Amino acid sequence: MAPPEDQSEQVKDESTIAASSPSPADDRPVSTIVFVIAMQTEALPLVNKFQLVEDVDPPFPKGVPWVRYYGNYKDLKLNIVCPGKDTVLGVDSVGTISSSLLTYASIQALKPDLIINAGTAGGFKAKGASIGDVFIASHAAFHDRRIPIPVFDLYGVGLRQAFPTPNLLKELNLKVGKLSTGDSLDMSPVDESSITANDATVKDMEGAAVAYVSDLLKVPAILLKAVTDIVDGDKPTAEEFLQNLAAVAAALDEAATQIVDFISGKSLSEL
Ligand code: FMC
Repeated sequence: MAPPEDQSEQVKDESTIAASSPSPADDRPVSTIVFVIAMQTEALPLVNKFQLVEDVDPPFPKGVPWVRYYGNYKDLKLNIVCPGKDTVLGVDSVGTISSSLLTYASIQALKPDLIINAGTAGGFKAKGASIGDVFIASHAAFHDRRIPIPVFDLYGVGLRQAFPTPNLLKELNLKVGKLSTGDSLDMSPVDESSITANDATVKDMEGAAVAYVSDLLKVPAILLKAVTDIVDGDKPTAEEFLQNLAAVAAALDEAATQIVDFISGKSLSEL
């Protein structure tokens, strides 16, 4: 269960795990970026835009469905990694387990300066989200890891601060909000109260997992989320998600391109 609301704000503030602190590497220009993207529909427009090619011998264990696209864009080494199609069911391997494994393996193999988890999300209109909005998450936490034992409750919530990018936010017209992550597309009433406790504007199935691995391995992460469906609206989520996926993927790709253009030539501390 999420901690009671009144305490949780206070406790969470104290327990937020901050984004990686500055290091000497922060002063040299960003060189290698890994985009972690859960769905092929989200990734392919960006693969084409940056003219990336598929790695036929990716640095992943043999037999996994994970895909890596790579290439140079401006002065950057760009990678897009996707968890690929479930080997039995043939659908995109969305969710926290595959995205954290993929993020771990990609950091180990590609040693990026920066991770960008780009994907779609549900948005809360009560918190100012509309279809097609693109958000940069300031924080990410889980809403379906309920462990009602002191301190384990906070471990379950797993609040992480994303890498702060004040200059990028000033320059680009993106919204900022907190992200809540869980392994379901729908929202049960129990999840809803945890999402409210997380103060989330957007809800997805990967962000907090990617943030966990990025924090573990001390590689900064930006979480970029485009709204495909309104969670507190009246349309069924799955229907609205599928209806808007292609158009919103285009908005996501546009924002991702602007971000990459902004990053080019800059160091982490300038973002
Ligand atoms: N709730 C949770 N996830 C999503 C969502 C919603 N309302 N809309 N879009 C998503 C994202 C998830 O992160 C998955 O990658 C995919 O789209 C849905 O399976």
